[in-house]
Amino acid sequence: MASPKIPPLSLGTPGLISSHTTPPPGIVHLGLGNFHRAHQAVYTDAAIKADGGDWGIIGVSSRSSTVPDAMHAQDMLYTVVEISPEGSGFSIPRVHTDAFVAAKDPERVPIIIGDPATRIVSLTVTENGYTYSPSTGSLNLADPAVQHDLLNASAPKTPIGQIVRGLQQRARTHSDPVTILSCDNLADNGHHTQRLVREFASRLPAAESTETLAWIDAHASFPSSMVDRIVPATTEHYRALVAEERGYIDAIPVPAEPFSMWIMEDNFIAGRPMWEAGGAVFSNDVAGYEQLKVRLLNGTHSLIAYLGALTGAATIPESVAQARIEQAARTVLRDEYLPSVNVPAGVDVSAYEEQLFSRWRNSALGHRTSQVGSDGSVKLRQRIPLPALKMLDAGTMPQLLALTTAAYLTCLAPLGGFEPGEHADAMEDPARRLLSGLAAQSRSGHELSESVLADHHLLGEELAERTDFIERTGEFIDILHSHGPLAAIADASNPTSRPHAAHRSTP
Ligand code: CS2
Repeated sequence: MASPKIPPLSLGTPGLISSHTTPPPGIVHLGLGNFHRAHQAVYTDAAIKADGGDWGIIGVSSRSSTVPDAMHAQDMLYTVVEISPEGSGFSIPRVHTDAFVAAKDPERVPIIIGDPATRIVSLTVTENGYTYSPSTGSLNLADPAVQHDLLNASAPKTPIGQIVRGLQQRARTHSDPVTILSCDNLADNGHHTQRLVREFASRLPAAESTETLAWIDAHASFPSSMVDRIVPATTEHYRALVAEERGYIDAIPVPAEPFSMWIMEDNFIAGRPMWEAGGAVFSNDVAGYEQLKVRLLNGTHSLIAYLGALTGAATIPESVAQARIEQAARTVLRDEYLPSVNVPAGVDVSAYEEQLFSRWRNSALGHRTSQVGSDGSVKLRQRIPLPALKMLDAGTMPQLLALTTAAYLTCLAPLGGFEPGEHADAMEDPARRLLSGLAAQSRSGHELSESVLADHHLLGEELAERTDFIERTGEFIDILHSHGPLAAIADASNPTSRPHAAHRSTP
């Protein structure tokens, strides 16, 4: 007998009880990916439940129509599936009033940012979405999309261009203030965003530029925030789980770990939702929390992802279950990342470390090494240079930061026919083509490391000068190619007994 047809998620779904209806929009959110939908949307839902307010969210997806289309078909609803080995929990945030695709409707973005009802513009566009140059940290003026946005006022393509064009629209029409809230894993993300926005404005024609900069300085605030929740990609498994456990079809459920954290500066020039109701913390030490998170969590995550992928591990839990990788992760966290972090008062670092390892071991979540390993060219720039320079300045080689860099290059730009495996192959990166080209011209790890770090400044200008770090990264690339990741970890902990990796030559 055919099973009864399962209905799609909608406002009419039986059992869907909510204490509120979605309020009118006060937030425009750029980047309608899984992270936003399992993080900010959940806090906003709690804030509206507790305190009301016109804080509905208009979600803007940059290119993909999958989420906006599905949300429209599901009365703007979707399920957050909280996953742990102990079981699953389900919730349905009710905060989005609309969703659309910027690439299909580019004129609409500055218009809604310019709408007086909009009081917060938030962003989860990934490190890659900020169109900055990893080598200088400044706006990437060589990027054709940035060039387009500087010339085209009405249909910008980049988040920074969309924000500035929207702010200009406000300046022209009503001048109400607005907060720009970065929720991406960038150190000092508020100031970083403000700097890029001001740089864009300063590149406009002279009179326009002066006016726009003055308006931004008087009417916009840029709080920093630290966001944290592990949110893997949606797979069929989660769709089936929702259908089975909840009895409806959701095309876009978001899996997430139970842990969630959001720390922000309370600098909202035009008001904000009562996000404390969802557990958000307002603090004057966001910088400390950001360093803690971007280095201890994200930095160590990169090591686990690249070394794990090279051992054939599909997921973070599979990778960190290998004793040598766990040991390398603990060492990089404690000895190489932690010394550069101004630990916020009251944080117990050992408890934080233990909590990280238990989150990474959440095998039910299936967080893929290829997902964490993607976009390394922009992520590693946020994670590695400062801690590495601090150690180098103190006369110590950051062995595991060099190994993370080498493992990244081995995954993305293998030398001479070396096969890094399917998980490395699945990593996406805007620099993949550039790096493969450099690998094709390199005859050894050293040559690759030098061309990537010294000539192309992949980890910034300061590290480009550190020949000792570049040399060590090159040695690790050779060891990874000839002896594998476990030998490379052993070598990092005991550099004097290094196996002499033959310098490779291209066939
Ligand atoms: C990860 C992050 O993909 C990555 O680089 O380190 O997405 C990480 O899972 C989140 O920042 C956790 O909050």
